[in-house]
Amino acid sequence: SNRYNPHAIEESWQTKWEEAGLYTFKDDPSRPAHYALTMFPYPSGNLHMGHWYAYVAPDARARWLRMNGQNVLFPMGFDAFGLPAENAAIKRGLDPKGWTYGNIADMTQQFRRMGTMIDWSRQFNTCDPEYYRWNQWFFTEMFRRGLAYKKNGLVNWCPKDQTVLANEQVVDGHCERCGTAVERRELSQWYMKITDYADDLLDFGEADLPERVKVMQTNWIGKSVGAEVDFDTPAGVETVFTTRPDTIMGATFLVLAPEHKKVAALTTPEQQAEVQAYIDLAGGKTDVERQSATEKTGAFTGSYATHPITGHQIPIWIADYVLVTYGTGSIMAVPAHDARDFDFARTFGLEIVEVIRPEGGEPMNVQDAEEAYSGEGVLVNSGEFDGLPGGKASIAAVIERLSGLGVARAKTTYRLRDWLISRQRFWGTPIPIVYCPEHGAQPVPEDQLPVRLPDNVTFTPAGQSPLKTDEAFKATTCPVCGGPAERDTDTMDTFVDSSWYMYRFLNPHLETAAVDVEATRRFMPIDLYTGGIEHAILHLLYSRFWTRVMRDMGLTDQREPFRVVRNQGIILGPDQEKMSKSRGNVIDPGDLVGEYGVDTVRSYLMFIAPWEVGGPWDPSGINGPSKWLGRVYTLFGSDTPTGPAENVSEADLRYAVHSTLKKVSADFERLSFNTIISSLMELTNTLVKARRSPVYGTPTWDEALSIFNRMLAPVVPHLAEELWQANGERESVHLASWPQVDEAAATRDTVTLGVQVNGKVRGQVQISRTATQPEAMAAARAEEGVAKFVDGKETVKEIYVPGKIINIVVR
Ligand code: ANZ
Repeated sequence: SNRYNPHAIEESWQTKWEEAGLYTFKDDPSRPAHYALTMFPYPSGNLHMGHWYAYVAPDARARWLRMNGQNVLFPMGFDAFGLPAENAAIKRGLDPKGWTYGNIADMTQQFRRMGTMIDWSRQFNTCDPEYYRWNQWFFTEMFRRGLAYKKNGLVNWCPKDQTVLANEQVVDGHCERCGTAVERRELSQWYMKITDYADDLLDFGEADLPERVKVMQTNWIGKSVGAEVDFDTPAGVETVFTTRPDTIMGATFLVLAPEHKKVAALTTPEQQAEVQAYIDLAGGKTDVERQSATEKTGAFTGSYATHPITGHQIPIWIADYVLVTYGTGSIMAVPAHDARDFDFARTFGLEIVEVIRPEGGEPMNVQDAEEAYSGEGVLVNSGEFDGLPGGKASIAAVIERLSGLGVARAKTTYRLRDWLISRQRFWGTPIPIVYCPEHGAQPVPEDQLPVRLPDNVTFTPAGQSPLKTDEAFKATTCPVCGGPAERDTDTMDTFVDSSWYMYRFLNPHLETAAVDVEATRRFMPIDLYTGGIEHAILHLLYSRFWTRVMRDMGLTDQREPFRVVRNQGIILGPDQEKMSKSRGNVIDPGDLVGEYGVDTVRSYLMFIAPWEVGGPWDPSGINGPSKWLGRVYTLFGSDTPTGPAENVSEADLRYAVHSTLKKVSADFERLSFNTIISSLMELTNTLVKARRSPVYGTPTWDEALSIFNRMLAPVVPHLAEELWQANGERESVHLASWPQVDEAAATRDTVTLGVQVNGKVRGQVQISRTATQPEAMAAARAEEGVAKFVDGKETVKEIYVPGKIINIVVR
């Protein structure tokens, strides 16, 4: 037929490609390896527009690289464990396994309709026992290396999801998944020692991450350089962490977190009731409430500490603005120079002593001052340190003096905490530990992995792990003595699964090891990893950690899993809000494909916005790409051209084709997908004109169509294949090489310049790009329209910027 009908071609090409194994990855060491990966989806049931937006452009880029001779690996799988599946299953009375695998089957079909070059033979799901056994293997290896350990402590507890959460999963005091305010509980849990790698993770030298991701991770790790200082108290030495040891002479009281272990011993009988009431009050508040409170609250313990230099007795208070989880859980308060201490001292009438003064400033009036001075300034009221500039130099001096007394040492502290990975839920990887009354916690030996997640467990959350109720699961034997032992009944955080899945794609069905070290050498780090900004800290930080652990285990030579990471933007609903079912503004990609075909939807999603920015969905916007592909189709047809004759020369046509080719390649390189589509649309206009010009039917025309056809291939793979093979080609266009730019044709040596007379354009000249001033002026004055305004007048000035401007000023 001579009209473009995507429905007649798309599915049949997909079937043919699949039968031919066109996208089955073949490792070919003679070609440069390229690993392109887009974050794998959660099997929620449906691929929505956001998924399409995220996957289509990277697919086009991967295809482009493949045509450029690279050995491109572009795999996909499903991040299949986790709470949402478990919650959805509970709601529907299903089991999470059936629900998850059902969704995976549906979503794989939807994915296939997208017409990507994903190699489906490499697909795996993190809930497959063949995958999660390696989570367990990693865990036992990390246990042996001291990188996985169990400890008792205060943890974040989500009362709705009935499980603990990692710090990274608490956003402003609320559960990252369900938004419920998080509580604190004292529990014994498994951790991974990410803090061992804090400094290494701050080094982004080998990872080109978006700037804001680097900033977020840097802040999250939160490195602070300072000192630990010891104060004698009636309950023994109390060490505080400070970033400003230079302010030591202004420390007028100590503050401990209400949960601090020494509080009980420090509290005098008279203060007992008040302190207990305060502890109860603080315990009922969330961390956010505690930290955002403008009113400072607290209680006096009744005890005093000894200042290490002056020997003064300074009161010890408790207050909830001091966090038990940071530093040592206690501070030396310097109210003159710390805003929180200042407010606290004002509220409770505690002493304020100025020890830092701005250079040349007036003494602080501590009675009436409105705020703390937190600058570097110069030290005052500090005895031997007076006159030293605040900051670095005096910090070193104070640390040296105090360490001479044996009461301080330099100390670097991190905000980052070890990664809490135990979850009291069902749908996850069982923690491969058994408890023996004789031998304690023992890792399950490798030949007994996987520890399978049992079927038929009552998994309604009840504040304890559902596996606890499964006696058959729990009962086992100790790997050391063979005596009766009990299995751990918690499961792992699903972020464990996604921390190393990228390695598994390199050899997904390997039965003897987690990763294929040889393949890892060739393909890691990932050349381009794409996904949403919401993973800036969680997933991207955990996988950077995991790779470092793997490096130390000898499984990779790399310290980073990704060479380059880029985040796509968000496509908003037509009402400018994020698309979501609850807002009722969801556009279903399946419906659009049914109406317009896959290729049109693909090109629209690339065209709709700069990919890294995103933007609103415009329902009528799809008409542009739809019409465009219709014109493209006709262009390749054999119908006699209709419409007015045109005069596109061979040079014009070659210039249009080769300059577009050059630009499209550069745009693929820099991920500028929307401009690729607009350049191809522009080129289409030129081709339509050329088809009505004498150049039509010449070898130049054939060259133009052949190049254009290959340029279309990454973007609209079905249409490009149809046109290619209709033209008699035997092999798929997707096996063709990306065309070479003819540099001479791609640059024009002539330019068209407007000629201005006294600032007004009066004519145009076509001259060489490198024409000299006299040549340019002669050509300009020879133009009829220009001559009219300059002949017989006195020339005041001639301005010529080659390739840009000609301006003649006359009087
Ligand atoms: C004395 C001092 C004087 C401080 C001064 C600051 C300014 P970052 O940069 O975040 O590491 N601090 C220490 N442990 C704390 C805890 N558990 N909860 C709340 N605050 C804590 O901040 C370090 C500073 O925060 C430390 O330095 C300490 O106050 C406080 F003019 O010590 B500073």
